[in-house]
Amino acid sequence: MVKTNLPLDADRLWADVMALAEITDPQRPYTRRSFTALFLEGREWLVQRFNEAGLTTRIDTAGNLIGRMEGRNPALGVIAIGSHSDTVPSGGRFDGIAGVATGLEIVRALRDSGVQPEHTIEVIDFLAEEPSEYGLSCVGSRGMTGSLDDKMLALTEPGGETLRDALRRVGGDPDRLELAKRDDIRAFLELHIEQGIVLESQSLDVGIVSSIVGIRRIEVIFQGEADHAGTTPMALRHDALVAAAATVSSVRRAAEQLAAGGADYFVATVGILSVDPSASNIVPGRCRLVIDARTTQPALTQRFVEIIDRESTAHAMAARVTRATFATLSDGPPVACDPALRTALREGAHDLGLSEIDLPSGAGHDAAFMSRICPSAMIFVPCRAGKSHAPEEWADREAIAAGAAAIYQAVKALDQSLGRNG
Ligand code: HGY
Ligand code: MN
Ligand code: MN
Repeated sequence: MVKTNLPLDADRLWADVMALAEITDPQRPYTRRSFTALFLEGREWLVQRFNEAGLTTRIDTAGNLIGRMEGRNPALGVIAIGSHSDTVPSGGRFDGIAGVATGLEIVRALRDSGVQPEHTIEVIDFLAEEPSEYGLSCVGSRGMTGSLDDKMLALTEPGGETLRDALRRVGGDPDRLELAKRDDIRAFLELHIEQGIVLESQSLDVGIVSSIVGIRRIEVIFQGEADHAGTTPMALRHDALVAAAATVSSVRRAAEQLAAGGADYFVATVGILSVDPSASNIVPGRCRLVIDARTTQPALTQRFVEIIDRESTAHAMAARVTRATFATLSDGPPVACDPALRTALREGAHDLGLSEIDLPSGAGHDAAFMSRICPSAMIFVPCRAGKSHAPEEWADREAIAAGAAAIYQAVKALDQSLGRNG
C-alpha cells in the first residue's frame, strides 16, 4: 500500500526514525538503554528536533521529555501523542521510536498547515518504557499517572544505583513526583509497530488496538551452595541451577496449559536467568530468574502464580536448596482502549482509504498507564514477519507514515469534538 497525498511528510518522519537508530551501542545494534549516556544523547537529539519544530520542551519530575505546542484555547487542555525512545538490549529501530517521531511529525504538519489547534498538543517521550536495569518498566508513564512509589524508587541496578538517583540523574525530581501527575490531558494517542504478524499476514494497513495485555513480572532466587564440580558427589550437592531449570520448565508447562484452557491470551517467559558464580567447574550456588506473565484475564495470573509458587518450592526441596525469593517485581492489569478515541482513529484511517482491523496488544505500552488519567488509544502499523525486540525489526516508511497520518486526522477531529463536549 503506498498512499500518496498524506497530510504529513513521510520522508521527514522516516529521516527522524533512521537518525535515532544511529544513536546506538555500535557493538549491539540497536541498543539505547534507558538512563545511559546513549539514551541521554538520543534525548538531546530529540530536544533539538522539538525546538526546531517550535515546541517548548521540558523534562517533568518523572523524567519524561515533553514538547508543547500551545493551543488557541489552552483552557481546553492537552491532546498528547507519544511513546518511548529507549530500547531493549539488541533491539530494533522502530519499537517506541516510531511513536515519538510520529508525534513530532504531526505537530510539524499542523504547523505547516497553518492551522493552530484549539487544544494544546504535547509530544511525549516517556522515560524507560522497556524493563530497565532497575527491574521496572514504564517508569515515566507510571510517574505521570501517580503510579511510581517509594518501593519502586528504591529498586537498584546491579551496580547499586537506586532508581531514585537514576531518575534525578536524567533530569527528573523523585522528591516532587506529584508535579508530574497530570489532570489536563484530554486524550492520549500512541503509534506503535504491531510486534506481531496479523497486519502483515492479512495485508492490512493499520490496527486499531482494542486492549493492552496485563503484565506481571516475578523474581525468583534459589540459594544453594557453590562447590567444587569435580570433587562434590552428586548426592551431596546443593545446585541452585537444577531448581531454576526445573522452574523454567514449570513456567512453560503452566503457560501452555492455561493458554490451551480457553484463555483468550496467556503467555509466560523466563527472559532473565543469572547463575552465580557462573564457572564451568563450580556447582552453581545462586540462581536468579525473572518470569514475565501476560494475559487479558487477571484470574489466570493468580492461577499461574499459585502453580509456579508450589512447583518452585518443590524444585528447591528436590535440589536441596532454598528458594530465597519469590517476589512480584511489577504488576500491571489489562487495559481496554478508549472507544471514542478508537472510533476517531478508525475514521482517520478511513479518511485516508486505509484498511484497518481491531487488534489486541500482547505487548505492554505506556498507553496502558496513561489510560489511568485520560482516554487513551493506540494504532499499530505492520512490521516485517511480526519480528520485534531484535535487530531484524523492520517497518516500511509508507506504513509508518500512513499510521501517523491516521493519528493526524484523529487529532484534528478530536480537537473539534473534545472542545465542543468539554
Ligand atoms: O515488553 C513489552 O511488551 C514492551 O515492549 N515493553
Ligand atoms: Mn518493546
Ligand atoms: Mn514499545
